[in-house]
This record gives sequence, structure tokens and C-alpha cells, in this order.
Amino acid sequence: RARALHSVGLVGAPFSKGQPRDGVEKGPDLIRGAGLVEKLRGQGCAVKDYGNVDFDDVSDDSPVGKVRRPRTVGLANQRLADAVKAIKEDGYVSVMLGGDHSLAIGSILGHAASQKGLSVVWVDAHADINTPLTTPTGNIHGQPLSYLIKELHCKIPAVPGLSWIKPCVSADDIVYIGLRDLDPGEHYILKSLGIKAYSMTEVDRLGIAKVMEETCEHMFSRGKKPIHLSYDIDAIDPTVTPATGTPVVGGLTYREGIYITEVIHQTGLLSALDMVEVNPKRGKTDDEIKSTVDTAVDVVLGCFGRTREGSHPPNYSVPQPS
Ligand code: Z70
Ligand code: MN
Ligand code: MN
Ligand code: MN
Repeated sequence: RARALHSVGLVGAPFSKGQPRDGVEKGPDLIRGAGLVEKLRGQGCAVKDYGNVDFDDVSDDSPVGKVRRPRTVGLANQRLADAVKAIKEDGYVSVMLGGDHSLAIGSILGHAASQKGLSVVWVDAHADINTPLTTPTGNIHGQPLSYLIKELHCKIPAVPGLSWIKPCVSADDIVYIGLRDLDPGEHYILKSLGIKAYSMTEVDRLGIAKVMEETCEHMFSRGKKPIHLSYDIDAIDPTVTPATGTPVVGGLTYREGIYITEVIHQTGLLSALDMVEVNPKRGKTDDEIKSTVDTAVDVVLGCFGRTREGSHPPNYSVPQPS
């Protein structure tokens, strides 16, 4: 091929301290091991693998209020933000393989540092918008968006390790898809800020095609901004992707999950992707792990032009018998 269809800059973030369960740090190498880079190249992408981010442990990181490991998570996200910013400055679409969803802090900050403004599409069973004061668990993977939204900044107390975070997105620039497990504070925040959200109820009512049509309409209504797609594998139903920290019944089908990526690809605006919360230690069998990892790979491939109808090179011709 003369010219790559997409330039993908891959970065692994083997980090689990935004939540209590071991294993999610194995996500990046597992997803690579399932052939992600080769498959992306096979569909015409130029791929540069930036390797895994090195995360330092913070020795004394006691909880601050309810928030667990704020200094460790804060430092990890500073590192990740630098890595994603560098990938964007090199001209690639950034693909961050997690790791837990607290990593969206660094990924979105690094992405935002290279753009004038972003739209964020958050595909997840959870809203991940608890503040340090609404969180029922203290786990930062349930909080990343609260630190990033301008309209919530006045509700965020100073937490050691996290106070460097400057909010970079407006409530209007976010669309949720797949929600089905929200805490009361999160539900209140969504309603009071008027954040566009397609819970599984809306997916059932409208169908995924209409949900994606409206998602694009909402995003494009104030100009076409680069898209940050933050994809938590637990958005998809646990019958398909069981190897994740907090599976929730009643999720997206495989087909709905992939359809989202096809529409995002077609916008031509995808600028950064997170693929997070794949945790092999939460799979009960090798098949459960494989199904989860393979689905994560397919989500990424769908974002970069894989079509289920099939495809052929532009110069293809059917061989003639001689
Ligand atoms: C809960 C909390 C969450 C993912 C669980 C759960 C958040 N709302 N996010 N699993 N991926 O702890 O704040
Ligand atoms: Mn999440
Ligand atoms: Mn989730
Ligand atoms: Mn394309």
C-alpha cells in the first residue's frame, strides 16, 4: 500500500492501583499477545508501539478521606499524560491499553494538551464520575471524569497527588453509552449537568444505530472536534467479556459494542482511544479470558476501519484463467 489508512501510536499502561483487584495490569501485554499490532497492520494501519509506561510506586500513600492511593494514581497519570501527549505530537491516533479506568485521567489530559477541544465518548457500564466526596468505594477508577470536567471543578477538594489535574472538557462534550450501574451522586451529577447519556434503557428503546446517530449529532452540533473514545470492556455483556473487575449483567451485545466502533471510525475524527479494564485474573476459564481479550482486540480493530462486510485492496482484480 502506498499510504497507510491510519497511523496508530500504541501505549501500554499496566496499572491497577485505581481499584483493588490484581490482574488488570496484565491487560496491555495480553491484548498485544492476541495479535493486535499485526492485525492493525493487516488492515492497512501504520503502527508504532511506544511500549509500556513505567509506573513508580509511591511508598507512603495512605487514603485521603475516602480516596485510595491518590498519590500513586496521580503520578501514574502524569506519566501517561506525557506519553499520550508525545504520541499526539508525533501525529498518531493514540491507543492506550489499560490498566484500570483511572488511566483515562492521563490519557484525556495528554490528548487535550495537543488539541483545541475534544469530544469524549465514554462506553461503560459505569459513569466513573464520582467525586472524592461522593465515592462510595474510594476507588479512583470510579472517579476519573470528575477531575476532568470544568463544571465539576468547584466540587473537587484538594487531594494530595491529584491536585495538579486541570479540567479540560465541558459537560457538553461528553456522551455516555452502555450505563447500567450508577451511584446516587453520579446520577445526580449527570442530570444536573445535563450530560448526554444513553443507558442500556436507551439502547433498548432506540437501538444502537439511533443511539450512534444521536451521539454524532450531539457531538457535531458545536463543531467537529477530535474524538476521545474511552472504552471500558465492562460495557459489553459479561457473557461475552467476563474477565473484568466489575461485570454487570445486561450489557451491550458483541454486535452493539462493535457497531459503536464502526460509527466512530466513519466520523473520521477519532483521535485517541482507551481500551481498559481487561483483567485475566477475573476470568474463570481460559475461554472466558480469550473471549474478553479477543473482543477488546476487535473493539480496537473496529475503530480503525475493520468492517464486518469484508474489504479488498483498491487495486484488487479477480484472477483470470490463462
Ligand atoms: C463504583 C465506584 C467502577 C469500573 C467499577 C464502580 C466504578 N461506581 N468502574 N468498575 N470500571 O466505585 O465508584
Ligand atoms: Mn470505567
Ligand atoms: Mn466500568
Ligand atoms: Mn479509515
